[in-house]
Amino acid sequence: MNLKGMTLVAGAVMAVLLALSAQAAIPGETGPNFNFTAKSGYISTPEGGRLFILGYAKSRGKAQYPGPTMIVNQGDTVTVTLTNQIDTPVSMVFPGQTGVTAQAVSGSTANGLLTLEAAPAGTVKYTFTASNPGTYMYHSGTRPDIQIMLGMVGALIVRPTSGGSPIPNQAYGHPDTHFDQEYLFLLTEMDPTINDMVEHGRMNEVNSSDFFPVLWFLNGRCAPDTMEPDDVAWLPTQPYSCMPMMVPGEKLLMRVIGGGRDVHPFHHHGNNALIIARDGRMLASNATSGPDRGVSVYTIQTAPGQTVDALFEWTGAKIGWDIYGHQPGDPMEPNEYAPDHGKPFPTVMPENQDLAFGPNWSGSPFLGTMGILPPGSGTLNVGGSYYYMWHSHTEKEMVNNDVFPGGMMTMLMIMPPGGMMMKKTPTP
Ligand SMILES: [Cu+2]
Repeated sequence: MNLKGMTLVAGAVMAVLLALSAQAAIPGETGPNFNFTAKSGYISTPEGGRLFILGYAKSRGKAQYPGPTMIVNQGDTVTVTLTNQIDTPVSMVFPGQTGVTAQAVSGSTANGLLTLEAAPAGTVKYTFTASNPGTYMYHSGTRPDIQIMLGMVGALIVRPTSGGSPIPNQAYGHPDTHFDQEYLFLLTEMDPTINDMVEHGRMNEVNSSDFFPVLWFLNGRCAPDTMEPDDVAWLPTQPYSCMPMMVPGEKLLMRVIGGGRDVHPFHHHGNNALIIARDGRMLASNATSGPDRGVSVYTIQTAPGQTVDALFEWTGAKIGWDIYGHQPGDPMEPNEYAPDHGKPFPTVMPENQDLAFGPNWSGSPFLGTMGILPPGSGTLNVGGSYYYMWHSHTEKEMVNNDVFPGGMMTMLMIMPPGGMMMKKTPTP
Protein backbone atom coordinates (compact mmCIF):
# COMPACT_ATOMS: atom_id res chain seq x y z
CA MET A 1 0.00 0.00 0.00
CA ASN A 2 1.35 3.43 -0.83
CA LEU A 3 1.66 6.16 1.76
CA LYS A 4 -1.54 7.89 0.69
CA GLY A 5 -3.53 4.68 0.96
CA MET A 6 -1.97 3.98 4.33
CA THR A 7 -2.94 7.46 5.52
CA LEU A 8 -6.56 6.90 4.48
CA VAL A 9 -6.76 3.59 6.32
CA ALA A 10 -5.02 5.14 9.30
CA GLY A 11 -7.57 7.93 9.35
CA ALA A 12 -10.41 5.43 9.41
CA VAL A 13 -8.81 3.45 12.23
CA MET A 14 -8.18 6.60 14.22
CA ALA A 15 -11.83 7.63 13.78
CA VAL A 16 -12.89 4.30 15.31
CA LEU A 17 -10.43 4.64 18.15
CA LEU A 18 -11.53 8.17 18.91
CA ALA A 19 -15.18 7.16 18.78
CA LEU A 20 -14.38 4.46 21.33
CA SER A 21 -12.43 6.75 23.59
CA ALA A 22 -15.02 9.51 23.35
CA GLN A 23 -17.38 7.33 25.40
CA ALA A 24 -15.07 7.88 28.35
CA ALA A 25 -16.88 5.24 30.31
CA ILE A 26 -15.99 2.03 32.08
CA PRO A 27 -18.05 -0.89 30.75
CA GLY A 28 -20.35 -2.47 33.27
CA GLU A 29 -23.89 -2.92 34.50
CA THR A 30 -25.92 0.12 35.39
CA GLY A 31 -27.87 -0.09 38.65
CA PRO A 32 -29.44 0.26 40.99
CA ASN A 33 -30.94 -3.27 40.76
CA PHE A 34 -28.73 -6.20 39.82
CA ASN A 35 -29.48 -9.88 39.23
CA PHE A 36 -26.40 -12.06 39.47
CA THR A 37 -25.93 -15.81 39.40
CA ALA A 38 -22.99 -17.65 40.90
CA LYS A 39 -21.75 -20.22 38.41
CA SER A 40 -18.67 -22.20 37.56
CA GLY A 41 -16.93 -21.73 34.24
CA TYR A 42 -13.60 -21.29 32.51
CA ILE A 43 -11.26 -18.53 31.45
CA SER A 44 -8.28 -18.66 29.13
CA THR A 45 -4.78 -17.25 29.34
CA PRO A 46 -2.61 -16.09 26.43
CA GLU A 47 -0.05 -18.89 26.71
CA GLY A 48 -2.80 -21.41 26.02
CA GLY A 49 -4.02 -22.15 29.52
CA ARG A 50 -7.60 -22.86 30.56
CA LEU A 51 -8.66 -22.34 34.13
CA PHE A 52 -11.68 -23.33 36.16
CA ILE A 53 -13.38 -20.39 37.87
CA LEU A 54 -16.21 -19.67 40.22
CA GLY A 55 -17.74 -16.38 39.14
CA TYR A 56 -20.66 -14.00 39.19
CA ALA A 57 -22.73 -13.94 36.00
CA LYS A 58 -25.08 -11.29 34.68
CA SER A 59 -28.50 -12.92 35.12
CA ARG A 60 -28.42 -15.73 32.51
CA GLY A 61 -24.90 -15.11 31.21
CA LYS A 62 -21.75 -17.10 31.80
CA ALA A 63 -19.64 -16.81 34.92
CA GLN A 64 -17.25 -13.99 34.12
CA TYR A 65 -13.90 -12.83 35.44
CA PRO A 66 -13.96 -10.42 37.13
CA GLY A 67 -17.61 -10.18 38.18
CA PRO A 68 -19.76 -7.58 36.40
CA THR A 69 -18.69 -4.02 37.17
CA MET A 70 -21.59 -2.46 39.08
CA ILE A 71 -22.17 1.23 38.28
CA VAL A 72 -24.59 3.21 40.46
CA ASN A 73 -25.22 6.78 41.52
CA GLN A 74 -24.61 8.24 44.96
CA GLY A 75 -27.79 7.99 47.00
CA ASP A 76 -29.15 4.97 45.10
CA THR A 77 -30.76 2.18 47.04
CA VAL A 78 -28.83 -0.71 45.52
CA THR A 79 -30.16 -4.27 45.47
CA VAL A 80 -28.23 -7.33 44.36
CA THR A 81 -30.17 -10.55 44.00
CA LEU A 82 -27.77 -13.48 43.97
CA THR A 83 -28.82 -16.96 42.89
CA ASN A 84 -26.44 -19.83 43.55
CA GLN A 85 -25.90 -22.40 40.80
CA ILE A 86 -22.75 -23.98 42.19
CA ASP A 87 -22.49 -26.77 44.72
CA THR A 88 -21.13 -24.83 47.68
CA PRO A 89 -22.58 -21.80 49.50
CA VAL A 90 -21.76 -18.35 48.10
CA SER A 91 -22.36 -14.75 49.11
CA MET A 92 -21.41 -11.15 48.47
CA VAL A 93 -19.93 -8.49 50.72
CA PHE A 94 -19.51 -4.82 49.92
CA PRO A 95 -16.54 -3.26 51.76
CA GLY A 96 -16.95 0.46 52.27
CA GLN A 97 -20.75 0.38 52.17
CA THR A 98 -22.67 0.91 55.38
CA GLY A 99 -25.97 -0.58 56.46
CA VAL A 100 -25.89 -3.56 54.11
CA THR A 101 -28.82 -5.88 54.78
CA ALA A 102 -29.32 -9.41 53.50
CA GLN A 103 -32.55 -11.35 53.17
CA ALA A 104 -33.46 -14.83 52.04
CA VAL A 105 -35.48 -14.85 48.81
CA SER A 106 -35.92 -18.54 47.98
CA GLY A 107 -34.28 -21.92 48.47
CA SER A 108 -32.07 -22.51 51.45
CA THR A 109 -29.74 -19.96 52.96
CA ALA A 110 -27.31 -19.99 55.85
CA ASN A 111 -25.73 -17.46 58.15
CA GLY A 112 -22.11 -17.41 57.09
CA LEU A 113 -19.18 -15.92 58.92
CA LEU A 114 -19.53 -12.53 57.21
CA THR A 115 -23.04 -12.39 55.73
CA LEU A 116 -26.11 -14.37 54.71
CA GLU A 117 -25.12 -17.04 52.20
CA ALA A 118 -27.09 -18.68 49.40
CA ALA A 119 -26.89 -22.44 49.70
CA PRO A 120 -26.88 -24.40 46.41
CA ALA A 121 -30.01 -23.39 44.44
CA GLY A 122 -30.79 -20.70 47.00
CA THR A 123 -31.27 -16.98 46.39
CA VAL A 124 -30.39 -14.06 48.66
CA LYS A 125 -30.83 -10.35 48.21
CA TYR A 126 -28.45 -7.69 49.49
CA THR A 127 -29.55 -4.07 49.90
CA PHE A 128 -27.61 -0.94 50.77
CA THR A 129 -27.60 2.78 50.11
CA ALA A 130 -24.58 3.95 48.09
CA SER A 131 -23.94 6.98 50.29
CA ASN A 132 -20.44 7.94 49.16
CA PRO A 133 -19.10 8.27 45.62
CA GLY A 134 -15.93 6.43 44.74
CA THR A 135 -14.26 3.20 43.65
CA TYR A 136 -15.06 0.06 45.61
CA MET A 137 -14.88 -3.67 45.27
CA TYR A 138 -17.28 -6.47 46.08
CA HIS A 139 -16.41 -10.08 46.66
CA SER A 140 -17.51 -13.36 48.13
CA GLY A 141 -17.83 -13.46 51.91
CA THR A 142 -17.81 -17.27 51.89
CA ARG A 143 -14.44 -19.04 52.01
CA PRO A 144 -12.92 -15.77 50.71
CA ASP A 145 -9.46 -17.37 50.70
CA ILE A 146 -10.62 -19.63 47.87
CA GLN A 147 -13.68 -18.04 46.27
CA ILE A 148 -12.12 -14.61 45.67
CA MET A 149 -9.07 -16.12 43.99
CA LEU A 150 -11.33 -18.32 41.86
CA GLY A 151 -13.11 -15.27 40.46
CA MET A 152 -15.77 -14.03 42.87
CA VAL A 153 -14.61 -10.44 42.91
CA GLY A 154 -15.62 -7.32 41.03
CA ALA A 155 -15.70 -3.53 41.01
CA LEU A 156 -18.40 -1.19 42.26
CA ILE A 157 -18.36 2.41 41.03
CA VAL A 158 -20.49 5.02 42.76
CA ARG A 159 -20.84 8.22 40.74
CA PRO A 160 -21.26 11.52 42.60
CA THR A 161 -24.57 13.34 42.38
CA SER A 162 -25.69 16.91 42.87
CA GLY A 163 -29.34 17.53 43.65
CA GLY A 164 -30.02 13.88 42.80
CA SER A 165 -28.46 14.04 39.30
CA PRO A 166 -25.14 12.39 38.44
CA ILE A 167 -22.24 14.81 37.95
CA PRO A 168 -20.68 13.77 34.64
CA ASN A 169 -16.92 13.12 34.39
CA GLN A 170 -16.25 13.63 38.07
CA ALA A 171 -14.93 11.03 40.51
CA TYR A 172 -16.10 12.73 43.71
CA GLY A 173 -18.26 15.68 44.67
CA HIS A 174 -15.58 18.27 43.99
CA PRO A 175 -14.64 19.81 40.60
CA ASP A 176 -10.94 19.08 41.21
CA THR A 177 -11.80 15.41 40.65
CA HIS A 178 -12.87 16.10 37.05
CA PHE A 179 -11.64 13.64 34.42
CA ASP A 180 -11.83 13.30 30.63
CA GLN A 181 -11.21 9.54 30.48
CA GLU A 182 -11.61 6.86 33.12
CA TYR A 183 -10.25 3.32 33.27
CA LEU A 184 -10.53 0.44 35.68
CA PHE A 185 -7.48 -1.54 36.81
CA LEU A 186 -8.59 -4.52 38.90
CA LEU A 187 -5.41 -6.34 39.92
CA THR A 188 -5.62 -10.05 40.74
CA GLU A 189 -3.58 -13.23 40.60
CA MET A 190 -4.21 -16.97 40.45
CA ASP A 191 -2.52 -20.16 41.58
CA PRO A 192 -3.90 -22.73 39.08
CA THR A 193 -3.26 -25.59 41.50
CA ILE A 194 -6.13 -24.29 43.59
CA ASN A 195 -8.40 -23.86 40.54
CA ASP A 196 -7.70 -27.50 39.61
CA MET A 197 -8.34 -28.82 43.11
CA VAL A 198 -11.69 -27.03 43.40
CA GLU A 199 -12.69 -28.17 39.91
CA HIS A 200 -12.14 -31.75 40.99
CA GLY A 201 -14.12 -31.47 44.20
CA ARG A 202 -11.12 -31.19 46.52
CA MET A 203 -11.79 -27.72 47.91
CA ASN A 204 -11.46 -28.91 51.48
CA GLU A 205 -7.92 -30.14 50.81
CA VAL A 206 -6.68 -26.70 49.70
CA ASN A 207 -3.99 -25.35 51.98
CA SER A 208 -4.21 -21.59 51.46
CA SER A 209 -0.77 -21.01 52.94
CA ASP A 210 0.71 -22.85 49.93
CA PHE A 211 -0.68 -20.14 47.64
CA PHE A 212 1.82 -19.63 44.80
CA PRO A 213 0.42 -17.55 41.92
CA VAL A 214 1.86 -17.90 38.42
CA LEU A 215 -0.76 -15.83 36.58
CA TRP A 216 -1.46 -12.12 37.05
CA PHE A 217 -4.45 -10.22 35.70
CA LEU A 218 -5.72 -6.72 34.90
CA ASN A 219 -9.53 -6.70 34.70
CA GLY A 220 -9.47 -10.49 34.44
CA ARG A 221 -7.08 -10.69 31.50
CA CYS A 222 -3.36 -11.42 31.22
CA ALA A 223 -1.26 -9.39 28.78
CA PRO A 224 -1.37 -9.18 25.84
CA ASP A 225 -5.13 -9.89 26.05
CA THR A 226 -5.39 -6.77 28.24
CA MET A 227 -4.92 -4.70 25.07
CA GLU A 228 -7.77 -6.32 23.13
CA PRO A 229 -11.14 -4.50 23.06
CA ASP A 230 -14.03 -5.21 25.41
CA ASP A 231 -16.22 -8.22 24.58
CA VAL A 232 -13.97 -9.88 22.01
CA ALA A 233 -15.51 -13.15 20.84
CA TRP A 234 -12.56 -15.34 21.80
CA LEU A 235 -12.66 -14.28 25.47
CA PRO A 236 -16.36 -14.92 26.21
CA THR A 237 -15.89 -15.00 29.98
CA GLN A 238 -13.33 -12.15 30.22
CA PRO A 239 -15.28 -9.18 28.78
CA TYR A 240 -13.22 -6.28 30.07
CA SER A 241 -10.35 -4.64 28.26
CA CYS A 242 -7.63 -2.79 30.16
CA MET A 243 -6.01 -0.39 27.73
CA PRO A 244 -6.01 3.28 28.74
CA MET A 245 -6.22 5.78 25.87
CA MET A 246 -6.00 9.56 25.89
CA VAL A 247 -4.89 12.57 23.90
CA PRO A 248 -2.33 15.05 25.28
CA GLY A 249 -3.77 17.35 27.92
CA GLU A 250 -6.62 15.09 28.98
CA LYS A 251 -7.10 13.98 32.57
CA LEU A 252 -7.29 10.22 32.88
CA LEU A 253 -8.84 8.81 36.05
CA MET A 254 -7.26 5.53 37.14
CA ARG A 255 -9.57 3.45 39.33
CA VAL A 256 -7.15 0.89 40.79
CA ILE A 257 -8.34 -2.02 42.92
CA GLY A 258 -6.23 -4.56 44.79
CA GLY A 259 -8.56 -7.49 44.13
CA GLY A 260 -6.26 -10.36 45.06
CA ARG A 261 -4.25 -11.36 48.11
CA ASP A 262 -0.82 -10.02 47.12
CA VAL A 263 0.37 -6.42 46.96
CA HIS A 264 1.15 -5.15 43.47
CA PRO A 265 3.15 -1.98 42.74
CA PHE A 266 1.33 -0.70 39.65
CA HIS A 267 3.87 1.35 37.71
CA HIS A 268 2.53 3.81 35.14
CA HIS A 269 5.21 5.05 32.79
CA GLY A 270 4.92 8.49 31.18
CA ASN A 271 4.25 10.75 34.13
CA ASN A 272 3.39 10.87 37.81
CA ALA A 273 -0.24 10.51 38.84
CA LEU A 274 -1.99 12.35 41.66
CA ILE A 275 -3.70 10.01 44.11
CA ILE A 276 -6.96 11.79 44.97
CA ALA A 277 -8.70 9.09 46.99
CA ARG A 278 -8.23 5.81 48.82
CA ASP A 279 -10.94 3.29 49.64
CA GLY A 280 -13.63 5.55 48.18
CA ARG A 281 -12.70 8.51 50.37
CA MET A 282 -11.22 11.68 48.88
CA LEU A 283 -7.87 12.77 50.34
CA ALA A 284 -9.35 16.05 51.54
CA SER A 285 -8.49 18.14 54.58
CA ASN A 286 -12.10 19.15 55.04
CA ALA A 287 -15.55 18.73 53.53
CA THR A 288 -15.14 21.45 50.90
CA SER A 289 -11.42 21.44 50.13
CA GLY A 290 -11.30 18.90 47.33
CA PRO A 291 -8.37 16.45 47.13
CA ASP A 292 -5.86 18.87 48.64
CA ARG A 293 -4.11 16.03 50.52
CA GLY A 294 -3.40 14.23 47.27
CA VAL A 295 -0.07 12.47 46.76
CA SER A 296 1.97 12.45 43.56
CA VAL A 297 3.38 9.00 42.73
CA TYR A 298 4.92 7.09 39.83
CA THR A 299 3.87 3.71 41.19
CA ILE A 300 0.51 3.01 42.81
CA GLN A 301 0.92 0.61 45.70
CA THR A 302 -2.15 -1.56 45.86
CA ALA A 303 -2.89 -3.58 48.94
CA PRO A 304 -5.42 -6.43 48.92
CA GLY A 305 -8.87 -4.98 49.43
CA GLN A 306 -7.72 -1.41 48.88
CA THR A 307 -8.86 0.94 46.13
CA VAL A 308 -7.02 3.99 44.83
CA ASP A 309 -8.23 6.77 42.54
CA ALA A 310 -5.53 8.73 40.73
CA LEU A 311 -5.49 11.40 38.04
CA PHE A 312 -2.92 11.03 35.27
CA GLU A 313 -2.07 13.73 32.74
CA TRP A 314 0.37 13.80 29.84
CA THR A 315 1.22 16.59 27.44
CA GLY A 316 4.83 15.82 26.56
CA ALA A 317 5.79 19.14 28.13
CA LYS A 318 9.43 19.77 29.05
CA ILE A 319 10.88 16.63 27.52
CA GLY A 320 13.31 18.95 25.75
CA TRP A 321 12.03 18.67 22.18
CA ASP A 322 8.72 19.21 20.43
CA ILE A 323 6.65 16.01 20.24
CA TYR A 324 5.12 17.15 16.95
CA GLY A 325 8.46 18.01 15.35
CA HIS A 326 7.23 21.54 14.82
CA GLN A 327 9.44 24.18 13.32
CA PRO A 328 9.24 27.84 14.39
CA GLY A 329 6.08 29.33 12.87
CA ASP A 330 4.18 26.02 12.58
CA PRO A 331 0.68 26.10 14.15
CA MET A 332 0.34 24.83 17.71
CA GLU A 333 -1.58 21.65 18.48
CA PRO A 334 -4.06 21.70 21.40
CA ASN A 335 -2.21 21.55 24.74
CA GLU A 336 1.17 21.70 23.06
CA TYR A 337 3.69 23.08 25.53
CA ALA A 338 4.56 26.46 24.05
CA PRO A 339 8.20 26.70 25.20
CA ASP A 340 8.95 23.34 23.52
CA HIS A 341 7.75 24.65 20.19
CA GLY A 342 10.56 24.75 17.67
CA LYS A 343 13.04 22.90 19.88
CA PRO A 344 14.99 20.53 17.67
CA PHE A 345 14.91 16.75 18.02
CA PRO A 346 17.99 16.04 20.12
CA THR A 347 19.38 12.94 18.48
CA VAL A 348 20.25 11.57 15.08
CA MET A 349 17.93 8.72 14.19
CA PRO A 350 19.76 5.50 13.31
CA GLU A 351 19.52 4.22 9.77
CA ASN A 352 16.76 1.68 9.16
CA GLN A 353 19.27 -1.10 8.50
CA ASP A 354 20.51 -0.64 12.08
CA LEU A 355 17.06 -1.10 13.61
CA ALA A 356 14.66 -3.89 14.46
CA PHE A 357 11.03 -2.85 14.04
CA GLY A 358 8.50 -3.44 16.79
CA PRO A 359 4.80 -3.46 15.96
CA ASN A 360 4.09 -0.14 17.71
CA TRP A 361 6.74 1.87 15.88
CA SER A 362 5.10 4.21 13.34
CA GLY A 363 8.35 4.97 11.58
CA SER A 364 8.56 8.42 13.18
CA PRO A 365 9.35 9.65 16.70
CA PHE A 366 6.73 12.41 16.37
CA LEU A 367 3.17 12.13 17.64
CA GLY A 368 0.61 11.75 14.86
CA THR A 369 3.22 11.12 12.23
CA MET A 370 3.90 8.12 10.04
CA GLY A 371 7.39 7.57 8.75
CA ILE A 372 8.52 5.36 5.93
CA LEU A 373 9.13 1.80 7.06
CA PRO A 374 11.16 -0.78 5.16
CA PRO A 375 9.17 -3.18 2.98
CA GLY A 376 7.68 -6.02 4.99
CA SER A 377 8.07 -4.43 8.41
CA GLY A 378 4.51 -3.08 8.70
CA THR A 379 3.12 -1.45 11.80
CA LEU A 380 0.14 -1.77 14.10
CA ASN A 381 0.52 1.91 14.93
CA VAL A 382 -1.38 3.43 12.06
CA GLY A 383 -2.10 6.72 13.83
CA GLY A 384 1.39 7.62 14.98
CA SER A 385 0.43 7.19 18.66
CA TYR A 386 2.81 6.88 21.59
CA TYR A 387 2.75 3.84 23.88
CA TYR A 388 3.84 3.69 27.51
CA MET A 389 3.94 0.40 29.36
CA TRP A 390 1.85 0.28 32.54
CA HIS A 391 2.70 -2.79 34.57
CA SER A 392 3.35 -4.43 37.90
CA HIS A 393 6.77 -3.39 39.09
CA THR A 394 7.08 -6.76 40.74
CA GLU A 395 8.45 -7.83 37.41
CA LYS A 396 7.98 -11.56 37.88
CA GLU A 397 4.28 -10.68 37.51
CA MET A 398 4.80 -9.70 33.84
CA VAL A 399 4.67 -13.31 32.66
CA ASN A 400 2.09 -15.97 31.90
CA ASN A 401 3.32 -19.19 33.50
CA ASP A 402 6.91 -17.94 33.11
CA VAL A 403 6.39 -16.80 29.49
CA PHE A 404 7.40 -13.15 29.02
CA PRO A 405 5.85 -10.73 28.22
CA GLY A 406 2.44 -11.18 29.77
CA GLY A 407 0.65 -10.95 33.05
CA MET A 408 -0.10 -7.71 34.83
CA MET A 409 0.82 -5.43 31.96
CA THR A 410 -0.80 -3.17 29.40
CA MET A 411 0.01 -0.06 27.36
CA LEU A 412 -1.16 3.52 27.72
CA MET A 413 -1.94 4.77 24.21
CA ILE A 414 -1.42 8.49 23.68
CA MET A 415 -3.27 9.42 20.53
CA PRO A 416 -2.61 12.52 18.47
CA PRO A 417 -5.18 15.27 19.04
CA GLY A 418 -8.20 15.05 16.72
CA GLY A 419 -6.81 11.91 15.08
CA MET A 420 -4.54 14.29 13.16
CA MET A 421 -2.15 13.04 10.54
CA MET A 422 0.69 15.38 9.73
CA LYS A 423 0.33 17.22 6.43
CA LYS A 424 4.06 16.95 5.96
CA THR A 425 6.37 14.50 7.66
CA PRO A 426 8.86 16.34 9.86
CA THR A 427 12.44 15.17 9.50
CA PRO A 428 14.04 14.10 12.76
CU1 LIG B 1 8.57 -0.35 33.29
